[in-house]
Amino acid sequence: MAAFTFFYNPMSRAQIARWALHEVDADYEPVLVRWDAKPAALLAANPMGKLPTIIHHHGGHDHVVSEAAAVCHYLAAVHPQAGLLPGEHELADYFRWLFFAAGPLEQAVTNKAYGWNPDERQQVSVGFGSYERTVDALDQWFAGHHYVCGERFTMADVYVGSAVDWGLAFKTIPERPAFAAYAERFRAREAYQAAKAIDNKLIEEMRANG
Ligand SMILES: N[C@@H](CCC(=O)N[C@@H](CS)C(=O)NCC(=O)O)C(=O)O
Repeated sequence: MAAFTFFYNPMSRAQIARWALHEVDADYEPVLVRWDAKPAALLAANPMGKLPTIIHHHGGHDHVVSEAAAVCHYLAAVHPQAGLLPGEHELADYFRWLFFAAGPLEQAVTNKAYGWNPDERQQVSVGFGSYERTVDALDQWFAGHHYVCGERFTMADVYVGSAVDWGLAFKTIPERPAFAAYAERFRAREAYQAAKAIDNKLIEEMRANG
């Protein structure tokens, strides 16, 4: 049995987890999930049936991890040899931007896409403040840093990078020089290219088969 069961659909946030799995060279068994026929094993592991969900078969235990950001960090933590965990002086940036992307950034982008923008009074209590403030904060960071932790790629870049990658592809974040330069850096990674090649091929096949 592979060390990880990976529930995925190529047209989903599971792409983030696949990239992370490849970054750590994990031994995984992919299980394709169709939205209208979710496997019982997925629903047993994650009642929401959300993707990505992974199960780590380890030491006689089945550890379930859902939430793409948690999946990324978990994979880095159980594969320390991959060198994608933050060092002592990278820890602050790592967690700051990982949680920023999973919380405020995701909310800002989805709320805007579905047509809700908080007014000035609401912005005080809404976690992302406003779409513009959120995007500007991220832009400012990457205008001065190559990666989340400065000069070195860490697992946080798989998650934050995916947010930028998808945002640029779906035009849900604006094209800015700092985002384009960051995307160019992470898209050059071998693991990114290997993971995307698999998902893109699967998407093509699914489209061809209706
Ligand atoms: N908060 C979750 C969101 C995951 C999520 O919404 N995944 C979507 C695909 S991108 C999904 O599984 N949708 C299927 C459903 O809700 O039934 C994460 O960050 O991983």
